[in-house]
Amino acid sequence: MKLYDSRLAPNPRRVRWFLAEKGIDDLEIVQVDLMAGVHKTKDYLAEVGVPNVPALILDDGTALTESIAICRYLESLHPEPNQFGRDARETAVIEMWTRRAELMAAMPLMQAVRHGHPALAVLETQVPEVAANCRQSAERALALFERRLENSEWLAADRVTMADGVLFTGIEFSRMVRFKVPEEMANLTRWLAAMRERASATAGT
Ligand SMILES: N[C@@H](CCC(=O)N[C@@H](CS)C(=O)NCC(=O)O)C(=O)O
Repeated sequence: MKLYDSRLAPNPRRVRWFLAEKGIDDLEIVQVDLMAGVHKTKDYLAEVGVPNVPALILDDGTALTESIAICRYLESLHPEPNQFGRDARETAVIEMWTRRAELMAAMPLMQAVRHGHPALAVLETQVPEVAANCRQSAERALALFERRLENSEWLAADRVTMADGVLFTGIEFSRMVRFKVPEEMANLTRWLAAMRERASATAGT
């Protein structure tokens, strides 16, 4: 198996975070230079199908190009430590928080960086209003995570799961545009500090 990765990009970081949490270290990792447009070359598109990273190429040539699909596949090969749930209820709750983390926080924060940081102009026709709107939408969404973390150490279960990884890597990427969890959000602040303490926090950074 081969993983197409890119050091600075947030979705590949999600996978690297997961690999570190799982202790998976037997993948061939190939760096893709997004700024040089390697992901848009004929060869990359022929193998992967879309101009995106991350991509996991299975031994039969199947290309998995969604970060969470990649992690789910790897979890089926390496069940422990469990990240996606041990029974129907837990799996559904983790899925719910993973989707909330992705759609309500990570995605808008990524768009805020993409449309707001000069270095990303090579990949995006930047619209400042999109950056501002996405930032506001992520700021509003933080309240939901803050409330959840009032009664729970981690976002979705009694241990770190994919949901924490998605929220964490999204927030960390947004530091590029100086986004910060407000200090008065004590639960999120405590959770973020705990996430930063983990070895996975710096995986491949
Ligand atoms: N939903 C996909 C998103 C993949 C994605 O957007 N990757 C970005 C890097 S974070 C990319 O490849 N961008 C290339 C470009 O914008 O040209 C996933 O979770 O893997």
